[in-house]
Amino acid sequence: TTQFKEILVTGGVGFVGANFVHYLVATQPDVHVTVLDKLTYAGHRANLADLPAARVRLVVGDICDAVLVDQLVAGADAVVNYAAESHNDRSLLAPAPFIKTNVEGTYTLLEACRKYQVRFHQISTDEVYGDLPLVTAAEQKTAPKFTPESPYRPSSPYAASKASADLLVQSWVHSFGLPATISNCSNNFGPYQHIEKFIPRQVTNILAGRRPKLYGSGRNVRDWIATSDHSRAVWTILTQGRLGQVYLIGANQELDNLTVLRMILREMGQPEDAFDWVADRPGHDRRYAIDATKLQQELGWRPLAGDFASNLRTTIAWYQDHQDWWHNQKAAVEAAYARQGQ
Ligand code: NAD
Ligand code: TDX
Repeated sequence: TTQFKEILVTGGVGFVGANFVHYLVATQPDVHVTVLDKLTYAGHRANLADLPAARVRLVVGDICDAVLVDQLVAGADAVVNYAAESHNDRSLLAPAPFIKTNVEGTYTLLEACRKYQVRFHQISTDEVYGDLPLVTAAEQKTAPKFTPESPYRPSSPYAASKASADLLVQSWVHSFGLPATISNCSNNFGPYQHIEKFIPRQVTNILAGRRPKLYGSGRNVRDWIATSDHSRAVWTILTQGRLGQVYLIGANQELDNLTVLRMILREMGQPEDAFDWVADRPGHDRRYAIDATKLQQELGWRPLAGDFASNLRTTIAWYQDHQDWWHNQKAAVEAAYARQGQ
């Protein structure tokens, strides 16, 4: 049993949010979820289709809509905010919706939670800390990583909008005593991830008979975590975290993009060089790496999903088995990338 029976999950139709809603339904029998989601290009209604209506209600709407947010927060014991514009490449082409949703939307949720003194959890990203210098694979274990004390140094409009939102949350804690926490997680992968993102893009390229596309040198490093491990970490922080605290979530799985792409190619029976080198992302962050010691030591969380290779295999299989989920979008997503030389 839990102190939170009515949970408002904003952005719960999107990739990470939908995985969290599935996690709640599977593991928390007394929790009822209301999802508030605008159903942007990133929100596939189908992501929640197989969940029981008695446990999950979808409200289609905008987190910037103060009247609607007030009404939903009034009936909630806790709010977990996943709603965001989430793609760096889009933020470089059209930053406006990032500022609107990620900054003003978070502000709107904070004001409602302040009014009703509702427990708030902000889902954030390691990208608020900027990037780290590249190191060799052997050096990764001992090289510096992001910690809760790392300075905010966002690189992209997306990262800056998430950093701004984090700072708003911290100030609502400090000035108004809002019962809130923040988690900054590394790169997620798993089912329901939009095919504009790295792993699903390459997997669906191969399935669709297109060549995978690698940005720049392919040496940029991401710290991968199975989205199921992220969901359990968020629940742990929501129910056991100290109010006002920031927790970093990561599974110590740093890999460069070339290595990940070669693993995908091998797993899908393709030659190692069956991909295209394409234009780099402007301002492309070099390395992300999370030190999750605080979460592990304070709250006893640890990753349980298994190693990267086995979860990559499961993820590839999910896209193979769910071609209807992504097929209609594929041509348009690739056409938009092609216009950028990517
Ligand atoms: P996503 O783009 O797949 O999903 C975002 C969801 O938010 C969509 O369903 C969309 O319809 C909804 N949404 C967008 N604007 C909205 C608005 N104004 N009002 C209501 N709903 C709106 O993104 P994701 O990858 O699932 O990321 C979700 C959250 O997790 C983001 O806050 C992101 O910063 C954070 N995060 C993601 C990762 C990752 O690797 N994907 C890692 C760390 C943190
Ligand atoms: O086609 C591609 N080729 C490529 O080489 C794409 C789409 C990406 N890349 C590279 C860029 C990055 O180094 O792969 C890496 C991962 O790219 P994305 O999937 O766009 O993720 P990233 O920019 O790292 O951000 C992700 O993790 C942090 C999420 O999209 C964010 O929402 C989250 O905050």
